[in-house]
Amino acid sequence: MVKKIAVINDLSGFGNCSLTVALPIISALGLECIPVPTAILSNQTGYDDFYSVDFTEHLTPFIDVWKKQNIKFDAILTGYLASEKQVALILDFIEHFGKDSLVFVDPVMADDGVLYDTYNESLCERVKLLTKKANIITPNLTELCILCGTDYNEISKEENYDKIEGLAYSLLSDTTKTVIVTGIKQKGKITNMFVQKDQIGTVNQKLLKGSFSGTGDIFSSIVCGGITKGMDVLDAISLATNFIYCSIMDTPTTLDYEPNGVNFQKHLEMLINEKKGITIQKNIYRHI
Ligand code: PXL
Repeated sequence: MVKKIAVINDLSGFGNCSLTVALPIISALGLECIPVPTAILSNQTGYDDFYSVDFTEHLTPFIDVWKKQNIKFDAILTGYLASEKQVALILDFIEHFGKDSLVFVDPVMADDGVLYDTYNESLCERVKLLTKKANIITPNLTELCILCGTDYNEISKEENYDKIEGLAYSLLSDTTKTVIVTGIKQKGKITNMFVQKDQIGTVNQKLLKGSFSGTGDIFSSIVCGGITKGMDVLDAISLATNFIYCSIMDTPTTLDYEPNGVNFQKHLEMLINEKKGITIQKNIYRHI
C-alpha cells in the first residue's frame, strides 16, 4: 500500500511553494499526497500583487466526504493558513483523522524577522494552538521566536545555538516529540537543528546568498514524506537540506528575495533515489 499524506496548505500559481511543491516532492518520495487547499492564489503573497480566494467554507464539506468514506491517512502536514476560522476546522481534522497518524505542523507565519502579509498577531496565536497538537513541528528561526515569545533580533544577531536549543526544547511535550528549527544562519553556514527529549542533532550546509520563496515548504514536505516512509529524523533533514542546496544552486537570481522560489524540478530524482548529500556535515551532537 502506498502511504497517504493529507497536506493542508494553499495552492499558489507562482511562487514554487505550498501544494505546488508538496505534490511533486511527496510523490517523488513514493507517497501519495492528498491536497487540502486552504486558499487558491494567483501568486504567493511575497509578490507585489496577488489575488487570493479563501477556501475556508469548502473545508467542512471536504472533511465530511472523507469522514463518510472512512478515509485513513498515514500522516497529516499543515502549512499556510488563510483565516483564523480554519484553525478550528484543522483541529477537527486532526482530531478525526490524526489518531493513528503522524501529525506535522509547519507553523508558517513569518521569515527573516518579518510576518507574512496576510498574518497578524491573532492568527499567530491560533497557529500556536495548532502546534500543540503536532508530533513534529518545523518552525524557521523567526517562527520559533514567535512561538516562544522571544525577540528574533536578539537571537539572530550572534551564535546562539544554546539559546535556540533551549527555546526548541521548551516546545516539547507528550504530544510534540520533535522540534526542527530551520534556517539558522551564522558565519557562512546554514544550520537545521532537531531537538528531542533525549537528543539534539544538526545538519550544516554552506550558506548561499539570497532568500527564496517556498524553501520552508520544500523542507517540511521532504521531512514529512521521509519520516512517514521510515527514514530517521537526521537523514530526512539532510536529504531536505541537500535538495534545497542543489535547487538554490540551480536558481540564477539577482534579487535579495526571489518570490518565484527555487528551480527544484530537475532535482526530484534525488528524492526518488534518496540520494544523500555529500557536502553536508551532520551529527547528533548531544545525547541528553
Ligand atoms: O512559503 C510560505 C508561503 C506559503 N503560501 C503563501 C505564502 C507564503 C509566504 O509568503 O505567501 C500563499
